[in-house]
Amino acid sequence: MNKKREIKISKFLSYVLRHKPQSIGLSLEENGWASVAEILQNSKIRFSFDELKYVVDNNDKKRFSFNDDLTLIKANQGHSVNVALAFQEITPPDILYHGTAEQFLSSIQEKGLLKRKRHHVHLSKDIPTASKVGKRHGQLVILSIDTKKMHEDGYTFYLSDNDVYLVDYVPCHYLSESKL
Ligand code: HQG
Repeated sequence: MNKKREIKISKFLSYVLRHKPQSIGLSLEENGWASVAEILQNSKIRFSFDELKYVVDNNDKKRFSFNDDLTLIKANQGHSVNVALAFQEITPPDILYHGTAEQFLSSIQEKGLLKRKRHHVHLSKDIPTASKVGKRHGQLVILSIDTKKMHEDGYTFYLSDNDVYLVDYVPCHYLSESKL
């Protein structure tokens, strides 16, 4: 499949599975599962099951998963839609990173990291991953987070199926700016 079409289908899946299922009359079940048949039927961009499977299997960030018999599909993280999600609770590594942009820094230093529209604040396991996330927003800033201390202080951490670390909130005193 050509890259342009792959990205178009992937963006469409992110949109309906994370943010606006109702835009194609889809409803998400618990954990964000949706019917593959309904997606194929209702999507405005027409694509086949084989194309859908190719996009899911080859996605650079493993954004989507199928159930065992390939009748249901979900986004692994990143939702803004109101749906019940269950992630695996974990003990985090001692330090995690958050990539963001210069223009958000003063507000983050004042209020901490907020989840905003999403269900969680997203944290990365290394600086290269955090850099990709942050660059989407502007001039890159990398924050390191003392997740060991946060965990000791009682914060709960989760890991999505595609290895994104999730937490409800990061107060500013656990944050420090990393040198790039
Ligand atoms: C910032 C991508 C001002 C925060 C990535 C971020 C990720 C604040 C932006 C996933 C703030 C929200 C999520 C505060 C946080 N004041 N700004 N107090 N607290 N922010 O896109 O983490 O490619 O909702 O730093 O890989 O950038 O879509 O979150 O810059 O896993 O699969 O508010 O999206 O995955 O932006 O990215 P986002 P994010 P996909």
